[in-house]
Amino acid sequence: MTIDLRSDTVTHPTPEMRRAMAEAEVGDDGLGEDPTVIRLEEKAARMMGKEAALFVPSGTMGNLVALLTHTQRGDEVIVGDRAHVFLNEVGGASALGGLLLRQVPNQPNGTLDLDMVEAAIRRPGLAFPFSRLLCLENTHNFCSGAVLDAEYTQAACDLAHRRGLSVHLDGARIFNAAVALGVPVTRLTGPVDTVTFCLSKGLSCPVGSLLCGEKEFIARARRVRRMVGGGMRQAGIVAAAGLVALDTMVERLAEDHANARALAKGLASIPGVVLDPERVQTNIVIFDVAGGRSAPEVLEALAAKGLKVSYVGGASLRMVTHHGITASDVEEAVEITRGVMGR
Ligand code: TLP
Repeated sequence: MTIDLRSDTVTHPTPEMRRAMAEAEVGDDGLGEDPTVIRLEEKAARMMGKEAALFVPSGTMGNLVALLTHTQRGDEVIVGDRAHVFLNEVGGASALGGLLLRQVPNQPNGTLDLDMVEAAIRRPGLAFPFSRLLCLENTHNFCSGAVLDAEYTQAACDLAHRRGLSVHLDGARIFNAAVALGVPVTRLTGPVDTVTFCLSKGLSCPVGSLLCGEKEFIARARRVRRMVGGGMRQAGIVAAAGLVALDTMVERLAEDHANARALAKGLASIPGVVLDPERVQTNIVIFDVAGGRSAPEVLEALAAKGLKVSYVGGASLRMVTHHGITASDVEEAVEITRGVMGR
């Protein structure tokens, strides 16, 4: 049997989602006539505390459409140096949007130092690009699923807004953050101008993300989605799973977090694994491999024993808990890792 901890994107739709998909009422969303998509967009907007939402096929497209809608070619966007939008989205913001991505170092807790953000904002001048947008990420994937709290989010947005920048939140896993903090998700999304969240990760849907913001912004974003080929037709088939997910899959994320903490504790007891389990706040565990073996080598050895993990560069491996992973899978994953590291 395989234990797949590569990502929470490997989750399968639940039986209730499959039923809802089979029975979904659909129409041509390109003509604004898919009732299930409309319901999902309205529900997502309400949950995020925004006026409107746009259903997109992926988190990558949600972020891209957001950045393209917020900016003009040649503008500068301030991002963390470990941000998914910078590291893992094929450079789309630059390739397709002509944008400069100005990196500020991410702190280990996923935040950007606000003095550094302020210092990165351009002053007006004939020779300078416009600083248009600040991007935050919550939870922060490559900072071990770190959570940005409501106070930090508010402070970052206050700074950006005071200096004339808008704020986009890559909230691919924003419900993990809300559940971990025990706060309503609107505390984390209220201060930002726009937020993308994903249905296809911990919420276990097969496809889909939502970009949420003001009505006028979403109307413009709808045109941009169409431009980048993200216009869909009878998308209610997949939106139906999203509606089920938002009703049934949010609170259970706490189980994934408990499993990730147990996993981190177990891994930290293994010689050659470098990991501070206290840093694990949600469902992502990133650790370093020490003691002479390379991380890709360890990844191969784990895979040979039926444990799939992902490589995040350098000496780091990543394990992600999700709906398909039980507490006993976690125990087994720790034992497999102990065996592999012991050799
Ligand atoms: N993340 C994937 C991989 O791309 C690394 C994963 O397995 O974690 N924002 C964040 C914070 C993400 O983690 C991801 C996906 C995305 C955006 C993009 O979402 P998709 O894969 O739907 O385009």
